[in-house]
Amino acid sequence: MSAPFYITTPIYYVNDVPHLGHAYTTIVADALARYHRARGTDTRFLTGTDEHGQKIEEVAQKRGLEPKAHADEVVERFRATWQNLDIAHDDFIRTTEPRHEAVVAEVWRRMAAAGDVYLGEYEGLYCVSCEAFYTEGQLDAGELCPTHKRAVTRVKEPSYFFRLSRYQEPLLAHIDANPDFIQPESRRNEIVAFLRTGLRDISISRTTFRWGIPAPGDPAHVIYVWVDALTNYVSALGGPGAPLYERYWPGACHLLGKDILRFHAVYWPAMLLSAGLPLPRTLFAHGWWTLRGEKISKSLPATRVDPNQLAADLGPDALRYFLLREVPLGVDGDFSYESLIGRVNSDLANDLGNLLHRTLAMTDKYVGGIVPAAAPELDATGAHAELAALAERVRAETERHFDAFAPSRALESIWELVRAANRYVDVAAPWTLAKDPTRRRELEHVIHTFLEAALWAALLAAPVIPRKAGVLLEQLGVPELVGGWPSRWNCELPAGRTTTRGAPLFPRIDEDRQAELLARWLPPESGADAGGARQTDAPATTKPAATAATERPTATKQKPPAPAAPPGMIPYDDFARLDLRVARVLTAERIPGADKLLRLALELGGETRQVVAGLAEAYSPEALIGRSVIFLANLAPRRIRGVESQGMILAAGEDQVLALSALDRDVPPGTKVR
Ligand code: ME8
Repeated sequence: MSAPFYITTPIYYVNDVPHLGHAYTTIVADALARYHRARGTDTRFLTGTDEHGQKIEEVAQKRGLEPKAHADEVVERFRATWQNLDIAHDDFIRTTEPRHEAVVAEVWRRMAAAGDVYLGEYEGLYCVSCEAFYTEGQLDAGELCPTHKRAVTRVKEPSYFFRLSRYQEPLLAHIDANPDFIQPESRRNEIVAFLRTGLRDISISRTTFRWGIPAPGDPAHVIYVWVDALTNYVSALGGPGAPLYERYWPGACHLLGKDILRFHAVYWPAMLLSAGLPLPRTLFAHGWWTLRGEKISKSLPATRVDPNQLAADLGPDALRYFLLREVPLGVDGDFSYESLIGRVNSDLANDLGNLLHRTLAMTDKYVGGIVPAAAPELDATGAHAELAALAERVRAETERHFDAFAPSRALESIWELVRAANRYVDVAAPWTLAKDPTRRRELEHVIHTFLEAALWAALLAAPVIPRKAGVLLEQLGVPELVGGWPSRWNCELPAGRTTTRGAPLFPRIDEDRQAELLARWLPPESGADAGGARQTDAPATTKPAATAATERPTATKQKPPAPAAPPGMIPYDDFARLDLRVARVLTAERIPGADKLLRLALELGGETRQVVAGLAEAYSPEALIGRSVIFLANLAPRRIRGVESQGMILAAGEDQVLALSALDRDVPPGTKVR
């Protein structure tokens, strides 16, 4: 059996109710946990809520509540959402629980005992929404936070500091020795580039508000909310030395969005090293879901997509499948309701639904609804052999992809089997075999085989679509196989079981239903293109869906006509989709074996991007470091010579680069270009 697997999500702030972004991370973690459990791995899955800090205190004050009372209310929205999405976590931690607070104090004491905590005074810029400190150079014009586009506050107060600067070399050495520690590779490069620029000590306590864990020995200070929050991964296991900690911490894998990678890949490992504790095995930073190019977030209500509503209307499996299949983990994806409906209809209703529907109907018709025995000698011949080989290959690939945090590729493989099984039914043509009594054994083998294929598809896809996979297994007469994993072809489904036909697994969403759903999901003022999001005012309860549906005309009727552009021209809206920004070159190096290419790390205002650019003939790497360039930030990533390129630098010249784009005065990285 493989080593234990401990998967965590970020603990989410209770300043607002869960949205699609939170649902995404939690569904991915749930699918990975279910996959590892199905393979027999000792697995633990943790999620929870981040309840301290200035941001929560301010939100609670606005609502006229004590912070804890506010958190108690919002945490229920998270729990309910996870229930609606079939999230099977083993533990849910809240940072206001005594079991957590005790371990935070212990980690603080350990860091202090290592000589890494000292008292000073902090003066600088703070974004309450990020709960993070900024330097002036990192801010957008007008001293705005680059993430939230809100004014930062200047704070000056006594503060304890953590000697982060001590850990630059140990962190670089750890990353170098453990190439899988930070994934995907592009994010690792980003962190390495950041570490190489040097680390400054960080402020780890605040004195100007009270909502937090008191610093041991100096209760006038509350512990910085990120030091508090990051410790949840260990406190939920009972802290250093506890039995759960001993069992699971070596297999720790933190799944998170790229927005908070620096906290996880720099602060957290440095804290652990200081506290004399081992580092987690893996950090995986996934990309962002956007809506019309804007990050889905609490601070932009127009981007809200309510996962509860989608799960209520389509079933949780449809949403889970879409989110995991549509975009590779690690890459950004633009959400649209049309793509969601498209996936449900093509992959779930057509491919999988059809397979089950046809196989059960034919089992009824030709063998009286009883699973027949397979004829193993036939598995070595013709279409049977092809399907057998494909199923074994798909199983191995699915394992490889899930193991490598690539659920979209796992699903792609599984659907190869689903489609092949549908083709097999056509080629093996049981309706012809049934006419010839001498071919009875072959007929039974064919029926066994396509039922087996449906069973394999259900088991392999169950981590992503657990509810419908359960229904499928029940209809095949093998409910006891829920949570299992296939191993040998045509040996999983026992002969003699009774199959049962039921309602379609994933009903097709026809045009009328589509219009009805879009009208329900889209806010009335959205202009109603299918990329629009329903707005939910937190934390008040959402409007009943039926009322919303009857109040508004259908989405298709609301759509305003797009202004036409003359031939050869593009409308302004097309230009507006380009996310052009100022980027500063942090590092530049040649790519071995590629004469024209350089690999660059670019600072983009709180975020680093890796880019492969054809600049090597025009510029030496050294000449580029520190320059500001114009950068296309929302170009889909692609691999160039095996290196992921996450955007494009603008330069003059067609086949050859003649000159790099530049700005005639200094502006902070991340500033928009129009
Ligand atoms: O940062 N696309 O909490 P948070 C994909 N409390 N994922 C998204 C997303 C989007 N548009 N928006 C949010 C915090 N997420 C801290 C974490 S952990 C010790 C403390 C997901 O409520 C993604 O996982 O702001 C992101 O990292 C997380 O929600 C941020 O949640």
